[in-house]
Amino acid sequence: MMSKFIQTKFPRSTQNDLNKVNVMGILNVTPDSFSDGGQFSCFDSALKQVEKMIDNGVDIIDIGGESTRPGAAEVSVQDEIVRVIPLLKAIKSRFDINVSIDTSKSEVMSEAIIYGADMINDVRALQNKGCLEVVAQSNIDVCLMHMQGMPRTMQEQPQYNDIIDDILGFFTQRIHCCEQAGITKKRLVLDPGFGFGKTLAHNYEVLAQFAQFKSLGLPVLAGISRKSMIGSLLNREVHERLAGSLAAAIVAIQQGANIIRVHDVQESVDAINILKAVAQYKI
Ligand code: 9MG
Repeated sequence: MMSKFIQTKFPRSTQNDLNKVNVMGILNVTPDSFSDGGQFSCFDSALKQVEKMIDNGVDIIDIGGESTRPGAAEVSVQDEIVRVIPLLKAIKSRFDINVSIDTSKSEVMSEAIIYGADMINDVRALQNKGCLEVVAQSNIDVCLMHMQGMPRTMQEQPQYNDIIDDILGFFTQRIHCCEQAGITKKRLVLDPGFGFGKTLAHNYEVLAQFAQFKSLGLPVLAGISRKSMIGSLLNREVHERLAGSLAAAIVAIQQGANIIRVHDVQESVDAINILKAVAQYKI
């Protein structure tokens, strides 16, 4: 059976098609989230935020119940389920919108699948115990993100031979594992993982070479919004990173990003609409 996500909105094209760029809106339901500070940890305000994102043109809502920022506290399976699953159920019963669940825990994935999630967004690329098996038994899509090390220590001294080759090698290996487990390629999305075990220079090299990740023939996601690669370069606090985030998203889209993961949906949709307007007149 084809997944709902693929049938409705999801772009499978490997070519740059601005009309198929999807905006993934971030909904962190963690008390310690790095950029929204747990603002949406209360159920009702989370639902209001979802409604606002939908009004502003979001394509996918990404719900996360465990912060992945460096040094963030770990969350138990039960706590993560309690944070994420009631919200998933409420969103699915009230709105017609794709929902992705940002998790690396097989138990959370399993619940998310039962309650109608359209995608699993796994910063550990299904490497944790049981994850490949749970996803293989469903028809859900998966975003496989690259990360060097683990969130607690990943920014200590990231090192690569050739960062683009290393990430491509990682993707190739994870795609192979997924296929072996029974998860077909058409369910996969790749993400080079900005800020996950990468120095400032690494992040800008990945952004400059973003088009290379399209060579594997799968959709590619870029998650740059409000990250320290924006803040450190521009010397801006988290709440001052909108302009930098939009500029970086545009650079990724111009190199074929199919999904951009953002905090600021309205502004991101506006930026994409400018690109579309310009594209009409390109020869
Ligand atoms: C959960 N999360 C935080 N940053 C992310 C990124 O860049 N990509 C994906 N897929 N998930 C992320």
